[in-house]
Amino acid sequence: MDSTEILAELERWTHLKGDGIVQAACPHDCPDTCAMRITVADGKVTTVKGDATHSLTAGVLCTKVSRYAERTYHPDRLTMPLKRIGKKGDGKFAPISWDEAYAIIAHKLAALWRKNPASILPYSYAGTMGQVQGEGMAGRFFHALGAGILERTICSSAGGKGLELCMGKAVGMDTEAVRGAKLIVIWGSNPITSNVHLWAQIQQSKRDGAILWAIDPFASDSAEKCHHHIALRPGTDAALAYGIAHILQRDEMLDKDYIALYTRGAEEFLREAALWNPDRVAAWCDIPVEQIEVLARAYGTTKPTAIRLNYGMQRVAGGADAVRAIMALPALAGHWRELSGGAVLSTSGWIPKMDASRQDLLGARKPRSVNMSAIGDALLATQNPIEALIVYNSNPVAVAPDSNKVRAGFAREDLFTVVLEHFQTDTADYADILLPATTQLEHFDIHRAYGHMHLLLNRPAIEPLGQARSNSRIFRELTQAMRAQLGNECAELNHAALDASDAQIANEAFDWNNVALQGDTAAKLFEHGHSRYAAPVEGVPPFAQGNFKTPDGKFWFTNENLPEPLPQVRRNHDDWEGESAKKFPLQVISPPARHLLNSSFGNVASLRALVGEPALMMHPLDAKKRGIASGQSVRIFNERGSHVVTAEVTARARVGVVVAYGVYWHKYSPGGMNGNAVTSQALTDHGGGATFYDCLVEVEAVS
Ligand SMILES: Nc1nc2c(c(=O)[nH]1)N[C@H]1C(S)=C(S)[C@@H](COP(=O)(O)OP(=O)(O)OC[C@H]3O[C@@H](n4cnc5c(=O)[nH]c(N)nc54)[C@H](O)[C@@H]3O)O[C@H]1N2
Ligand SMILES: Nc1nc2c(c(=O)[nH]1)N[C@H]1C(S)=C(S)[C@@H](COP(=O)(O)OP(=O)(O)OC[C@H]3O[C@@H](n4cnc5c(=O)[nH]c(N)nc54)[C@H](O)[C@@H]3O)O[C@H]1N2
Ligand code: SF4
Ligand SMILES: [Mo]
Repeated sequence: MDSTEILAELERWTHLKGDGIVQAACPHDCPDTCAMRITVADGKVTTVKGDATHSLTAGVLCTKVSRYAERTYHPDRLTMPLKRIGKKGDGKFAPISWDEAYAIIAHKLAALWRKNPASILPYSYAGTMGQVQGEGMAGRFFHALGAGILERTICSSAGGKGLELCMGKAVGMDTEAVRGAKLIVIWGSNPITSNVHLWAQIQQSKRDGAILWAIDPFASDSAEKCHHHIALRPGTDAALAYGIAHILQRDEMLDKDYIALYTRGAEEFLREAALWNPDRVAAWCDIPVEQIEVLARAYGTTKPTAIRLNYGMQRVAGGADAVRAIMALPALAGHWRELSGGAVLSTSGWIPKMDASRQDLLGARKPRSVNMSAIGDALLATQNPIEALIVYNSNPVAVAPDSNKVRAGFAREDLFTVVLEHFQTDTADYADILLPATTQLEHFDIHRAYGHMHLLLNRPAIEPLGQARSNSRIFRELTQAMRAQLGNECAELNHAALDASDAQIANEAFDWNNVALQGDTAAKLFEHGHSRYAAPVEGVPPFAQGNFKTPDGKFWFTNENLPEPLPQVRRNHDDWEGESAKKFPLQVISPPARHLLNSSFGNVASLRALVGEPALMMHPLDAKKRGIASGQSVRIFNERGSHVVTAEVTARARVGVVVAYGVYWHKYSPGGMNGNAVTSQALTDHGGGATFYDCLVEVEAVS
């Protein structure tokens, strides 16, 4: 298809189709990015189902998104623009018109812009992963203004940077090829919760005889169903990877030809691995030495072997280097030679994405940047203060680490805060102006995934509820309001890119001329609403002959651009053997609950009932020491804060590590505080990532 045809088709997809079945895409931050079918009758959504024609979704949605209609038609949906009438954080608002809302925002932002454009900051993440309702128009607005730059690091930037440093990009094996592996290592990943369609395929592999290993500090739902489970201490994965490399080398299981032809830096990497003998690794990770031996032997002798790495293992000080050390394993063992061999953390780098957010609108301006994972400190800084914050697609008061600081920042009376939301979240409570946004059923979008290689379209199924407007429309209209205030003072605001339609944004989000989108990729997309792209070629192992995305096409065991070229084995910021461990001896991890999606379903009654009250899993030995029994209220605390949960004494938690599922809303948690009361704003080794699972606490019974 040529570019005019593509644009015309995209345009057609932006219009309501009317009653019947509407093709859609799940917008959530989840590797599966499901293809959905929405049934509409009399302009109302009756069912939300998976699309059986999509190879990975296969007709099934997770429990939460099957309830999407319940979320969309929830009685608490925001349906009118609101203006704050109470104290910051009280959540008291009065309705205003859209015109009034835009006038207030534009007046305030224009005044701040005249003093310092970079005092205005967006705060957004992946509430929707759509290219249009994500940064498509919002990014253009902030880039044109020259507003502060948000470093979007809260989830995957350590892993993403780790991949870039060794593979050149966020690429890996085809997740749909994992199915054919004989040995599958599920590493820092809990697919039953967070990658359920891959789990369905792994179950089939298991039935076909594949052996499953889990590497996870805690017996997650997935780890419990694996044949083997290594419950290492959080933050020790790099040491385990070096330990496996040590044994591959010691027992002559290296693929020397592969290493010689398609990699660089192996010698230095293997020299380091030689120092990580199994005993040293066992002590570092606090695991039995036999487990390392058995895993390494299986890893070196089974073909094909796949590693499903996920983001759980990179939320610690050494997260990026741990990813590099693990990605080194398939290169050492030559597993990349096979389609079902290798490793995958993300597939997002395969798709030829363009910058729909239009950073070029910045021109020569270089505004300051703010790391979203340290938003608490950033809001409290007195130097170069943030004076206006526009929040969309995120709920930072609930999800960002170190909640006490985040709340204090949001509570600043002199901070002007605008929130675009579906609901009155913990963050919305702090808004000066609260704007009602549409959900995926009410707007158009185009999606790529980070857990498979398909593009998907989302057609609006129904009219927006009440006065809700889409993010793209809101930022387009805010542009008009700002133009009225600033005239020609901000020339960039007059750029035509800020008037682009949703279809134009979608069109500009991808490089349709790239080989990956050639052939019938686009035609299939418009026919089915989803389409697998053409590169990497389906059924062909992408790195069998190198072809990594690095400048020389080789896998980089070392990266000479770094002060320490080798992946380092790092201690956590909250070091389990450090000074603070004396007062706070337990490591806490807070991975996602199965029936929540970050904080996104925290207010849906049926799902809250399924998930239950916030709880803490604790090993019987740790519980006994503290006189804690199951069902008791306990306080989790450290120097940053505290929160209260119900104890569940269980050997699913290992000794020394407690587990509290997240992310609950503060306002629905006992004492009004969720698990981010104790997490820290410290960042990862590379990529500036958040370190949610690098956290020491103590736990005590509440009388
Ligand atoms: N149902 C549901 N699905 C989701 C989400 C959700 O909230 N709910 N969130 C979505 C998002 S935003 C993301 S990023 C993904 C996250 O999903 P995953 O990438 O799977 O990551 P987590 O669930 O954070 O952690 C996975 C496992 O890693 C373990 N882990 C923790 N620390 C370590 C460590 O140091 N080493 C190792 N080896 N393992 C460790 C945890 O115990 C957990 O069982 O899921 C997405 N999907
Ligand atoms: N303790 C702890 N904290 C964590 C994590 C953890 O494992 N433990 N995980 C972290 C991770 S991996 C991530 S990715 C972050 C996620 O944190 P966030 O990106 O903030 O994700 P959500 O909590 O799902 O909040 C997304 C918000 O966007 C809104 N939204 C959705 N679609 C739209 C839309 O179209 N328009 C507008 N305006 N709003 C929309 C939703 O209503 C929701 O309130 O949380 C992090 N926080
Ligand atoms: S949250 Fe994940 S599994 Fe659930 S419907 Fe969306 S993409 Fe599919
Ligand atoms: Mo995430």
